[in-house]
Amino acid sequence: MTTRRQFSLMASALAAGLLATPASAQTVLRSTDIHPTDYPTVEAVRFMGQLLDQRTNGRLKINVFHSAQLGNEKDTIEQTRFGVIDINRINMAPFNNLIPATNVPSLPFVFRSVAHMRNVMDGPIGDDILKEFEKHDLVGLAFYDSGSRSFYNSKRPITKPDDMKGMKIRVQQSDMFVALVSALGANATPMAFGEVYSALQTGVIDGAENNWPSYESTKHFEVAKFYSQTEHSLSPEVLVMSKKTWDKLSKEDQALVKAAAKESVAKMRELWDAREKASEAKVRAGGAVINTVEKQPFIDAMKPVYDRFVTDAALKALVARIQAAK
Ligand code: BDP
Repeated sequence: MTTRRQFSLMASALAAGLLATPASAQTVLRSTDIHPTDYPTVEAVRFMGQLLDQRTNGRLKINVFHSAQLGNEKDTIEQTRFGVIDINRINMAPFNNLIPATNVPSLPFVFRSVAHMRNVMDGPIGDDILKEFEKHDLVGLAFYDSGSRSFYNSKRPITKPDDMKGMKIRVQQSDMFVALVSALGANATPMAFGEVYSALQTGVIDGAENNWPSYESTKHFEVAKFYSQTEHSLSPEVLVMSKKTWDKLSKEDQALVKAAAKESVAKMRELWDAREKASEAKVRAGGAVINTVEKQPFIDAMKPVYDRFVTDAALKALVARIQAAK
């Protein structure tokens, strides 16, 4: 005979058991981003996590570590390859030295416009570049926008390449970006993103290059007020997963992850377009001195960069396909 007390004990054990099953089978993916919590890339990966959470009844979630809590981009690449970090939202540039094809969308002036870049990265060319990550223990999930990168510095407005002669310019940890800046006659200093503010402030460097939201969120405009719209690179952001983590997921979950990543792109772009405008307004109000430039002399100076980084037939074909795309 089962007493009422025994029955209630059994019932609660059963309930605990039922609750324990989904909880113990729950997977929380660790995702990294160097940007602050309200940055469009961070919000977009959170959105991707919400989609996964809803579609799996809480079995698959993403925990987004923002503000470089898990380290600078260069270091997080290694951790993602080892499976210590599951998802990485990162720029293409820190991959340039490791994966030759990633140089192509980072190349100076390779895209004619944001629309051209979006069209290319969303289509078969983008997919081919995403596939390249698999040779390096990573799975490419999707590309995010990064606007256009322009030079800014603490000395003077840049209107022509000559104005950059002798300037010390911080670049991402990419040989291609070093070559890009050197081709303009400046001295390139590769450095982690988080070190740039104090390097500008103390005069270790004279300038750097980035899009409006990063120029604003880092407050670099306070210490390097001349922003010259060279718009020399549209180097996209990329969302990658550790191959180690990917291989542990079922085929169904892999498909869910891939779909949620792709769906987060539209969300990211919506946030991005608004943030770009807001950031530009904020730096203007904050005293940034902004000028446009005639781009042709900058484009002309980039030949050595293409000669050095677009070497084999595969990379040449990739560039040609981008140029031919709408
Ligand atoms: C930002 C990118 C970020 C890069 C950073 C940089 O979103 O991923 O690390 O530039 O310049 O625009 O290091």
